[in-house]
Amino acid sequence: MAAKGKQGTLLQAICRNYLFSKRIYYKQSPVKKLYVQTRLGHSSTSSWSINSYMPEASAFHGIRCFKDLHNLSVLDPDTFWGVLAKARLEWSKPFDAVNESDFKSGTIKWFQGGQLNVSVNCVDRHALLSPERVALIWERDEPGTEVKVTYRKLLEMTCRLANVLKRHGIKKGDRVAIYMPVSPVAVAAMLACTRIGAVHTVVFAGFSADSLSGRILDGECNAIITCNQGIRGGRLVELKKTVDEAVKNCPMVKCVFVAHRTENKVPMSDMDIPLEEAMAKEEAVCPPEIMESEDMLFMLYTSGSTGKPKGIVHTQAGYLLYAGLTHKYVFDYHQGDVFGCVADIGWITGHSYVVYGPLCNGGTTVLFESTPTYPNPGRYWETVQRLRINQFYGAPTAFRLLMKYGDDWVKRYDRSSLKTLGSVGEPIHHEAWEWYYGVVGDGKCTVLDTWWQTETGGICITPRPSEEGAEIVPAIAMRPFFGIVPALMDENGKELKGQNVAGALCIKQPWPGIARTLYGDHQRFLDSYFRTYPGYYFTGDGAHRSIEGYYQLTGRMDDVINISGHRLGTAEVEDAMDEHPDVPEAAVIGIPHDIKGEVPFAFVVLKDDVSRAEKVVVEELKSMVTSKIAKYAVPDHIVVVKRLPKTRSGKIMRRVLRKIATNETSDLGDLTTMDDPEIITEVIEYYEKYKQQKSSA
Ligand code: 7RM
Repeated sequence: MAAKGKQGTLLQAICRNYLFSKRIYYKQSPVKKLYVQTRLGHSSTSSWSINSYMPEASAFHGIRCFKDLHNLSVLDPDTFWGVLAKARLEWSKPFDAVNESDFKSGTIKWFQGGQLNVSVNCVDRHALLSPERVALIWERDEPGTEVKVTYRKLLEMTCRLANVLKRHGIKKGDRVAIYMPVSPVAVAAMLACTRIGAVHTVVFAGFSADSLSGRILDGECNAIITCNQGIRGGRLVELKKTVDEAVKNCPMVKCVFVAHRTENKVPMSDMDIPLEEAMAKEEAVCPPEIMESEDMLFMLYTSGSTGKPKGIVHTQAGYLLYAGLTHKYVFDYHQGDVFGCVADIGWITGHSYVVYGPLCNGGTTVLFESTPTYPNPGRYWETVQRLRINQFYGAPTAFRLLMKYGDDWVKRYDRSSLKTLGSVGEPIHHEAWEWYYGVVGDGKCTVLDTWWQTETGGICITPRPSEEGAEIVPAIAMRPFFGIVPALMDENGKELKGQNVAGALCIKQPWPGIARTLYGDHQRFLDSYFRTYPGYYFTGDGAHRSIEGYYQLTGRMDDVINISGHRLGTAEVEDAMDEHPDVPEAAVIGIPHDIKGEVPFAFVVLKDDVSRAEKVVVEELKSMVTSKIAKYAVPDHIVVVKRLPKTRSGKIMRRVLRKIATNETSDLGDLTTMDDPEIITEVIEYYEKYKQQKSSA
């Protein structure tokens, strides 16, 4: 038996509570099929050849069509990945072994013995061949002021920045925090770290000082690269000020490099170094540090089900190969295309599809600094028109928002350059998918719902690549990428075979892009991903496999919610609120939201002897969450209650609270383990009172 005793109970609880009683999207969405042609298929008359599709395929035996290739990637991953790694990456020393990974023990190793440098792969080799090719198009916040950076220039910036880091004692293996908006200097900062073998951890520039210092401390960073200020949606963001606050709690930070995005002066201390000035003094050449395949490349913090974010670790060769290959084959990227992923570099999507994937392929990538609605809701499409973007990659939350402003904001701009439209971060529902396909793409583009995670390094499930002219079912992720073998597990920990089944989504065999560990906590890595279903990587998501064998994601199975495509552990919010002296207890859940997908909802208990008004405490709680995490984490609703519903063993019953918060009190599910059922009536009364107050206010 795969799961026994305590584990079995945990597993059954996960499945019952979240998957089988939560929202199962596939039941609600009548599946309408579309047949979309891509360049992969051209039209049915064109002659598609495996050798032009993937030249390396000539090294494989008997591969004639896409299906053969996909089968090979799954059945003989060592051959598939070995040939591609050799061909698509530039090595200083070839690897000895392709894959020595084992999901049973949670060990993941690819391309051992090989040596390479990621910045060389992303910049030098393209700068050598086509120095004047545009690497980055910085779409600045102010429309019409874009800045182009060629591969030659990017190499120069990267080297100068690397030399600055070296001059200040930063060396191979050191960790460097990057707290910057999307910009060429931020990309150069990431690449400069890879050049000298330092490990970057990019912290989204919307996170608070506490979040930043928490990550710096956990990652043991000794330097920070930031900006004086940022500009987003026409508003100034005080980045340096936040860094100053964060650094007070981080004694190991030795220097702060400050780039300049605005003309405004900010206070500088002894440890602060003006970055552009320092770069100007350095040489534009910097010999790359030669790295082992499995040396750390970067870490990126992401939310889990406990209060402490996890430092996901990716390594050099496997990650880069996977980011590059998915970028090429999912989006059908060709030389000369302009690739527009509008994600921030603070998230994994920005790492893999703004920076590493496109640059590994020598592509031209857009750095989008603004917001979907600045200066108006036509911003994305005006940018598409002006930059002639060919592949656009964005998030459903933005599409839902833009849909509300009407189609005219889309239609007034020329979108004829678009070929592929990608979606990522959360499920894209039918209306948003239809709008993306019909309005944005004029029914002419391939629309791709792409499923993946910070942990997977790159896209894992998506309609493309696939066989020539294969159908695309709207709003589902559908098909596994090369080398990806999904599995669905039932509540007893057994793999569900056959079609039309739903369960916990796992991936069965290793692929080069998967995370290697959690920084400083390998045990937590094993517990989070490899313990629930031994021998499988557990994603934390639920999924359904249709009769046709297509995958549809059904949502998280743990206490992680998804706000506008950003992961947040409800425990993080609870921990932040628990620190309030008047709050002995808080429970946070996610509830559906029109635009953001989900939003946090809090039930809090106040101490009996609190003399101040509830309203005051609630406001204090909001500002605590803002300063401890970030603004987006502040609950939309904070309902004060006397007690929380609990099991007899003292666990808060969040699934009951979720039902109450979504007004589904007619079916509260199994209450046999509940300690005091009267609490339900009490909580409902408080919530009704809250709603009344809210509507009369
Ligand atoms: C890339 C990214 C990962 C979590 C994941 C899912 C959810 C992402 C989709 C999706 C349904 C999708 N990394 N998710 N993409 N759910 N359909 N196409 O978002 O680490 O920040 O989040 O996001 O729950 O586990 S992430």
